[in-house]
Amino acid sequence: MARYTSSHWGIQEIVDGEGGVSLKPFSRDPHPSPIGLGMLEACTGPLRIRRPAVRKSCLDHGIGAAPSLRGEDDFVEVSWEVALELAASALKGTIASHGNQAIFGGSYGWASAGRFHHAQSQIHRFLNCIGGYVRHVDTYSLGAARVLLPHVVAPMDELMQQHTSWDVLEKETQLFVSFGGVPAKNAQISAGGTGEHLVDVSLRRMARAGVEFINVSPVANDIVTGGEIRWVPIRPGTDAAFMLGLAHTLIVNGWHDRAFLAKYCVGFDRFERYVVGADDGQPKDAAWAQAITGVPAAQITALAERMKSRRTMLNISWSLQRAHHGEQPFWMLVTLAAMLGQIGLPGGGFGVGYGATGTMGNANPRFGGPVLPQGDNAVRAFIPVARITDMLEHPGEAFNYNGRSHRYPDIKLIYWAGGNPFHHHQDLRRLLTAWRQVPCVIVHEQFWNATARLADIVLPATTTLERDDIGFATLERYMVAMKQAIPAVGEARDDYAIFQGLARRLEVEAKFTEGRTAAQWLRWMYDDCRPRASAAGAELPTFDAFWEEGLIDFGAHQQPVVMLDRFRADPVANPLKTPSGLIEIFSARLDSFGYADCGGHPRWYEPMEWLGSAKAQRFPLHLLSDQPYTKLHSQLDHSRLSRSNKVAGREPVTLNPRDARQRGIAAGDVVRIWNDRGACLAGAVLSDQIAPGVVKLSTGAWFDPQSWAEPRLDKHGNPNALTADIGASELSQGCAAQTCLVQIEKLETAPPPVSAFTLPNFVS
Ligand SMILES: Nc1nc2c(c(=O)[nH]1)N[C@H]1C(S)=C(S)[C@@H](COP(=O)(O)OP(=O)(O)OC[C@H]3O[C@@H](n4cnc5c(=O)[nH]c(N)nc54)[C@H](O)[C@@H]3O)O[C@H]1N2
Ligand SMILES: Nc1nc2c(c(=O)[nH]1)N[C@H]1C(S)=C(S)[C@@H](COP(=O)(O)OP(=O)(O)OC[C@H]3O[C@@H](n4cnc5c(=O)[nH]c(N)nc54)[C@H](O)[C@@H]3O)O[C@H]1N2
Ligand SMILES: [Mo]
Repeated sequence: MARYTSSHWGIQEIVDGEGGVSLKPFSRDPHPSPIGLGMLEACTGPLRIRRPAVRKSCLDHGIGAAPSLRGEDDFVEVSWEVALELAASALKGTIASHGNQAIFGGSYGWASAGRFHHAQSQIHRFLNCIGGYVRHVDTYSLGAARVLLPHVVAPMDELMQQHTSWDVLEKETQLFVSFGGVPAKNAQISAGGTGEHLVDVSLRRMARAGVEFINVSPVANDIVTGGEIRWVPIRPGTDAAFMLGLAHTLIVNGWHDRAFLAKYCVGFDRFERYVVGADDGQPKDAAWAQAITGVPAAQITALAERMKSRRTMLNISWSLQRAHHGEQPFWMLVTLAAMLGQIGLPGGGFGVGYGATGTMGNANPRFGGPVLPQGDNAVRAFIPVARITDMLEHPGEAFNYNGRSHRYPDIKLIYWAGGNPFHHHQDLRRLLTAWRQVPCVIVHEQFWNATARLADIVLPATTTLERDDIGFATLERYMVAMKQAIPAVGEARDDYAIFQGLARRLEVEAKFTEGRTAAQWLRWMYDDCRPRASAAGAELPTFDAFWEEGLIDFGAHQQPVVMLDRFRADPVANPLKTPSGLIEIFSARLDSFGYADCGGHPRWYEPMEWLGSAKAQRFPLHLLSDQPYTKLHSQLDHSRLSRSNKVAGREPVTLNPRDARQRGIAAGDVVRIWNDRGACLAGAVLSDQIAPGVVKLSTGAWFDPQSWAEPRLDKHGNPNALTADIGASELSQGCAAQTCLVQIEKLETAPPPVSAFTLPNFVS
């Protein structure tokens, strides 16, 4: 009987051979990802955290000593007993002196697949047991969209689960227009696990069926179909203006579907006044859009005509809302689709992220899988996830979010398990400065990355391969009995066991465990999920049968899905969850919030920096930091696959040959990328698949400042050495990483060696 494990990037088969255990790709996956095959080597490699460790100053002088030395201080390896006692007393002391609202347990991150050993669930459950913590809301992935879309059409999760399925697109769509491609590299991943990688094969089937593809993007090859794709290079951050040019063309030619707008939408008239320039005298016509986007007006008008005369699916990448005013292109996409009148028809309408993960377009049964209950949080304070530095810098200050004003709490202890803020957050230099003022930082990690190095107490966590779990993601085809493949490495413990040890010391053990071992929880969670699955038409076998079998196969695509078809069939019986029950092209609620950067209808707002701004004189290149194809963010950056993709040991930065030539840069050169916020080194790759004026440096290189004390230069190529840490708007406060101008030069001196993959200094 095959044994399986699972990761966000796919299922792997565990093979017991003579030389020990190895992993191989899942034989039933049509297009398995290579990422997971590096897991085993990475998790037994030299960067693994093998024993609990404490920052030396804290061991010598107590928690709270010299937080400004984080990053430079030595570490001392200690016993679990010592580490847990220290962590427990830090938690107790913080609660006694400042209350639970001084603990930040926001702890954002992907961690590992598996429904029980899910670090977020574990840390939240534990912190709720001890009286609560400051949490985060929303995600880096979808900060702006998650807040905007419920006002306008539907909650993001609802939309994600009802994307028109690939089989319908193949049969019915004539024209597929995407803003930001459909990157199959991103669809390697789904939160919770990807059983079948279908995006690449589905796009190819669509192309063979004769679907016409147009990609509006600064990058040509972020969609591959095996056939012809028309590339419309656009200046980053200007898609809302492009779509307004399309809307204007539809309006002045009478090509918009007035009947659809009247029956299914509210507020088109207010938007129309803006588009034609009734109040500001500026029609948002194709010529106006050309000046902003760099796309010739004739192309914009021709595209509008093509779209109205074909069954057209509009798609948008999540990256477009990870930007200053990132709400606007999403709102415009829905508005355009409404104007075309094809929402709810097979193959028409819109998609918000085909390709962003493997999920969108799948048609498997949808039900909530097994979950570990997290309990109730007694602390009310929260932050929008990407406002962490603002919180640390400005305790007590007010901030706006989604129509209300809140205050930043005063944090004295940060507890992180299952994320890497020192890869994922913008403007890392600012985060580092603020982080070094917090009295206590406790981190559970598997590897000695920057976040572990910047902690006071480092508790070594097991990896997926070292524990049993249940793998499941909504809309995926398989539920997986994830089997432990190898014994725990070094002294690593499961997050659950670490929290149990702390819960004992804080006298809440029974509450935290409810008397169950990890194995008993798996069984409990599985049984708890069976009625939900059954209600969705999926009958789960007994736990023992599931565990024995290793997999549950919910079957291939059966039910064609058409997004919002029920709403179209009867908008009165099936209203949307918006205030009007209809699509809100003008939202009275958003208008009432009175924000200067997100008003009552979609519009073009100039980003704080972009290729059309004065700042482009000094920093003439727009930096895109997209998702890396050789890893999941920073996870497995130290694996062979990721390292084989580096250029001169640095993360590759892709430039157009024209921009490279102007700077005397050749392929393989180490370059310095900089702006007013910071600088990093990277390895040059030249490609005509990226528009001139745009450069691309994927996320995930382990942050590696030349000096921790003065982190002006990251040697390894983490784009967050350069990005701006501002909210997308006052509405969402979402991450705006894509709004970033830089300059690049060839490094003329010998580059300093990369030290991201070395260990911190240990003393006894
Ligand atoms: N510039 C820029 N920045 C970005 C983005 C961008 O587009 N541009 N994208 C953003 C987005 S969308 C996201 S989602 C974030 C992602 O940011 P993160 O989710 O923070 O990134 P990961 O590298 O996946 O971090 C997961 C960490 O958890 C650890 N880990 C894995 N499994 C376990 C476990 O079982 N227990 C414990 N304790 N630890 C575990 C891993 O070793 C790793 O360090 O980055 C954001 N940052
Ligand atoms: N292999 C791999 N896959 C991943 C991840 C990973 O780390 N590794 N991360 C996962 C996560 S956490 C998330 S949230 C999703 C993110 O999914 P996305 O946010 O959709 O992914 P990105 O790769 O950042 O961007 C997709 C494309 O958008 C284009 N783009 C960027 N800016 C603009 C713009 O202004 N206009 C237009 N028209 N196009 C633009 C870029 O060319 C890029 O190729 O990916 C997931 N998939
Ligand atoms: Mo994400």
